[in-house]
Amino acid sequence: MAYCQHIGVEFMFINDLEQCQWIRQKFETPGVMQFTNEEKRTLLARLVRSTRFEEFLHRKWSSEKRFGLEGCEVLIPALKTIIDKSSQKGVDYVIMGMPHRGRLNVLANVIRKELEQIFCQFDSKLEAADEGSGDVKYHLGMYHRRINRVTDRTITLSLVANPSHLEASNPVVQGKTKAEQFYCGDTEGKKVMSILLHGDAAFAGQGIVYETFHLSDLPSYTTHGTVHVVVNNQIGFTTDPRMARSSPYPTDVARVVNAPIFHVNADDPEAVVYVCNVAAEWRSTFHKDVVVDLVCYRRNGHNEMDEPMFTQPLMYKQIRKQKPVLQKYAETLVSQGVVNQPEYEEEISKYDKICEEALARSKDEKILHIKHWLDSPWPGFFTLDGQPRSMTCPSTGLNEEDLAHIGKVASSVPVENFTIHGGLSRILKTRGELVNNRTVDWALAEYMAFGSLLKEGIHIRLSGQDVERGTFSHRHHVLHDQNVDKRTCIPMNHLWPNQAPYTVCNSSLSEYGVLGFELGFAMASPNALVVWEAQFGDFHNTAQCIIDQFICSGQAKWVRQNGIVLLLPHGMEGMGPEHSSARPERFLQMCNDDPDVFPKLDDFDVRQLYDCNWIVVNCSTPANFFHVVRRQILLPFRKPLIVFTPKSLLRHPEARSSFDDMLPGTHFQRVIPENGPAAQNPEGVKRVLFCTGKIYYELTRERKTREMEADVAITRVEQLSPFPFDLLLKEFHKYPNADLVWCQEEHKNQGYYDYVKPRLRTTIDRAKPVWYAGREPAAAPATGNKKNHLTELQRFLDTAFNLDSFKGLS
Ligand SMILES: Cc1ncc(C[n+]2csc(CCOP(=O)(O)OP(=O)(O)O)c2C)c(N)n1
Ligand SMILES: [Mg+2]
Repeated sequence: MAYCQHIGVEFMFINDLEQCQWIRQKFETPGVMQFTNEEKRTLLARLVRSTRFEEFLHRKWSSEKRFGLEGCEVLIPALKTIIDKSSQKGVDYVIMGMPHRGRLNVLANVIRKELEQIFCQFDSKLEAADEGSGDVKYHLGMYHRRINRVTDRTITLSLVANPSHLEASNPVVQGKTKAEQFYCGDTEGKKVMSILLHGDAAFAGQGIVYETFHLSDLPSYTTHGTVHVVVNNQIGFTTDPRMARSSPYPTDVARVVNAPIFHVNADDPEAVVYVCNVAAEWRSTFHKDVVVDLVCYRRNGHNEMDEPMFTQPLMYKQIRKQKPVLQKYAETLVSQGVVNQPEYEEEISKYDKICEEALARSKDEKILHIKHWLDSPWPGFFTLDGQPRSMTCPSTGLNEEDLAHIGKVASSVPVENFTIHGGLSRILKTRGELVNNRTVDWALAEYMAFGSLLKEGIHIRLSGQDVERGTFSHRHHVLHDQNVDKRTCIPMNHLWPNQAPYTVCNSSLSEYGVLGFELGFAMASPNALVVWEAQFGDFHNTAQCIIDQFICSGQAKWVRQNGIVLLLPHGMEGMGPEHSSARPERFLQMCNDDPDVFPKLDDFDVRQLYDCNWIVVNCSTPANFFHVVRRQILLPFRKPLIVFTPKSLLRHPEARSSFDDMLPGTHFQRVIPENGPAAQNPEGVKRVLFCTGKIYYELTRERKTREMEADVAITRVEQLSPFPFDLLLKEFHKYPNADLVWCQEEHKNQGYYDYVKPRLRTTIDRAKPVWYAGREPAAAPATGNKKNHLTELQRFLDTAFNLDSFKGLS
């Protein structure tokens, strides 16, 4: 059949008969691919825009990189078709992610960003109006609400900003899509959908593509089907239409991604539009992923500065002979009498004029506003000019009644006839006893923080591997009936009559994909606490791209804030190299606070948070953890929060907090000063040990054994970054006769030392040395041998408490 000449479909692995029949019917029924003359003219007009946009940019800025679409101009009509069809089926919000190729064209002709705003980006003389580094023009995001002319319905389009790292934005787009669906009650994906674009090489090669596809069947992660479009210029130029039928990928991608792939020759615009209509219909019918593979060629080099003839001379000789698709299609329509030559030329000059006029207007712009390129605006959260509504943070404390109420729910089963496991009954009983004693452990503190925010209307989403139970079996946010299969109960959702929902979800075994997804989820609203927990902190490094490219630098590049929380279990407990370190040194190395400058201290604590790129904490008490989680939402702006969380401290009898430390008026303590005998007589103190996290408990035990409680003060730095210069200065002044030691359990080239030392020295104006007590430098984060672990620990505790350790050194 003629229409099949340029279309190939891979779907035989699908074992649902209805779906197979549906596809067959779409592609095997003779005569289905009929276009009216009006549809053909619309298609031609869209091709004109797509083609002439690239030509315009090329004429005006011939030596600028723009990653043009030449050879795959049909991408624009393809996307517009998917959007038109989806809009017709009821979708009113489309979230897109895409790489470099054709991005400016998509912004101009699909999202309809004002052309002058795009052209401005080519003017290097314009000054940036916004803070931060900004980003190159083909990475910026966009948000636009408009009327879809074909359906006459309102549609919102958002293109998510992305780094160069190909495919990294896939899970981010999915997370944002899921959040938008969640907040508008779109439980089946009927109103909000995502479209992901890919290059062929990145689609085949990047594992994140597959991690993201595999989220699509998990209930708390599915976006109910995504339309994927591949700009496939891998096979190069071919005149053989059969090439369009064979999979261009090295493996059987269709089977791996569990989605049908429609291959279509991009030189046949009508076939492309037909396939895109089918893809959008498939998505709205089955709510499953589908891939449209636009088999095309690339007329220029990788970018406009590249010479493709260097490496592919013969192919490019062929390509140079190839007529552009617009010209071919126009000739076809003229020969069919659908348009005549003057009409076609008129269409071209009309669009060229639009471009010229926009360029003239763009010259009036004096300043470049990256804020115009925001993919996720948060209306109402900031003032009209984008500033926080205040520079203060209210007390993060909570009243006794609410603490007791949350504690009660956390230690009970709030539904009838529900049998929990005997071991869990004991855990809940112990929780109940803690609550009766007005005390919390770690799990309870987390419960209180979450539960109280839910009362205030803040949606909470906790995601990661085994988070429902907790890797260390301490959390148990989802109870399982021991007698009824799959019957569960989430007590956190039974706290208050009109509370916000609590989502707790075990993720797939992925870090890169899932962290990206949660980051995307957190982009959608400032009034949600989105938390990703690593199984063990060290596993975050497989998601390093999301951390480096989005979390650490996202605000600087794309002016958007994000309040995601990372919980990273961390601590040297003799468990071996891979379950010990969340790599604090890496997070600290990427903090933007200056180690050499003592900052101004006016409204310091909140201002400092506003200026930082992320907050890094290691809490030593449950109460402090409770406060920092609540502060995350009570702050008038959003910053990512990195928390090194405990393992053994979850059950440590001393790692408990009283309700008194959580009541109204209390707050997060950036530094917890010594409050024992040493603080009573500070002049007699010979050493101040500065530390963070769990080592505090080992230090206090050792100090007690050695009866040195009056000689050595222990100061806990709970907020590592931004660095608490002000509070540490006070500590320094308090102990005038003490030497200063940074003590950590991590190896010297790891942990906090390299970050803390210069900042402590700046704090004290370099008046004294800052000594080190901790493990030696090492390649691996921890020993695999428990005995060595304990020997190392004792060795550095000896250094920490031997008052002569640093004598004679300078
Ligand atoms: C993760 C990652 N690795 C390497 C690169 C460098 N890079 C930029 S474009 C590109 C080629 C992409 O090919 P393809 O996905 O087919 O897209 P095309 O440029 O052909 O449209 C590469 C390797 C990158 N941006 N991201
Ligand atoms: Mg390619």
